[in-house]
Order: sequence, then C-alpha cells, then structure tokens
Amino acid sequence: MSSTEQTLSIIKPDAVERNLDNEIKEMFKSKGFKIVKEKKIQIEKVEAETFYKVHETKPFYNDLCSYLSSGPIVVMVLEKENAVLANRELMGATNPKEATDGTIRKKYGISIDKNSVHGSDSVENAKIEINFFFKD
Ligand code: IDP
Ligand code: MG
Repeated sequence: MSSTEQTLSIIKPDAVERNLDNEIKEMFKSKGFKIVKEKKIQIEKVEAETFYKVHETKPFYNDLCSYLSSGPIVVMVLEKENAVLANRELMGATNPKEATDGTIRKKYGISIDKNSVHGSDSVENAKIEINFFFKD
C-alpha cells in the first residue's frame, strides 16, 4: 500500500553553516520529494527541548538541544508517496559512519550529533512535527 504523505525535514546547523542547504534540497527533489513548505529560522533552546522531548531522558539531550538551537536551520515539509520512510532511507543511519552510500548523512554528516538532517520517524510524529513548525 502506498499513499501520498508529508514528513518534516530539518537541515541542521552543521549543514546550513557549510552552505549545503541547496545541495541537500536538490537531493530531495531528485528523489521525487516536493518541498511544499520551507523556512530558514533559528530556534530558542526551549523550543528545541520541546521538539526533542521524546529524548529528554537521554544523556545527549542537553547537547542535542543546544546544538539544534545553535544556528540557522532550514525546516521543510516534504511530500511524496510514503514520504516518511522514503525520507528516512534517503537520510541514512543516525551515525554517518554507519550510513550507506547515496544517503545524505553518508555524504554530508560529520558525526552522530552533527548528522546534517532530521526526519520524522512515523506518520503520527510527522503530523506533530509539521504542526510544531508550521501552525496555520
Ligand atoms: P534520528 O535523527 O536518526 O531519528 P534519534 O535517535 O531520533 O535519531 O536521535 C535524535 C538526534 O539525537 C540524532 O539525529 C543525533 O543528532 C542525536 N543523537 C542520537 N544518538 C546520539 C548519541 O548517542 N550521541 C549524541 N547524539 C546523538
Ligand atoms: Mg528521531
């Protein structure tokens, strides 16, 4: 079963800082994703804490939230058939060292924390995350 879905993608500070946002957007487009909403913003640490609430018990939570709020990010709503899974596949493994060829994290990721992109991990979380950044 396939159906058109939306997912939330974030180009993280390490990638925006290296001016990789256009190259990464081209990777999404070349895989058939439509970028239906997009904005470049910088968030406050408290907003990152809310966004990453699911990780609040993890040892890396504080660093993760500091990092996501440390510089500009590009937040996008991507649309495609089975977009959530397709985006996870295109992103690659959380740790760029484990990511396979052709994935964004393999190509651009620096380390497990500076791994260049975020992507929703389920249709349900995609809705929550899209609403978090694009309330209208
Ligand atoms: P994901 O981004 O592939 O969905 P999650 O497990 O949801 O990975 O973790 C969220 C983010 O937290 C990761 O993208 C990464 O930046 C960071 N992270 C995950 N695991 C670690 C870790 O073991 N050390 C440091 N940072 C981590
Ligand atoms: Mg995740």
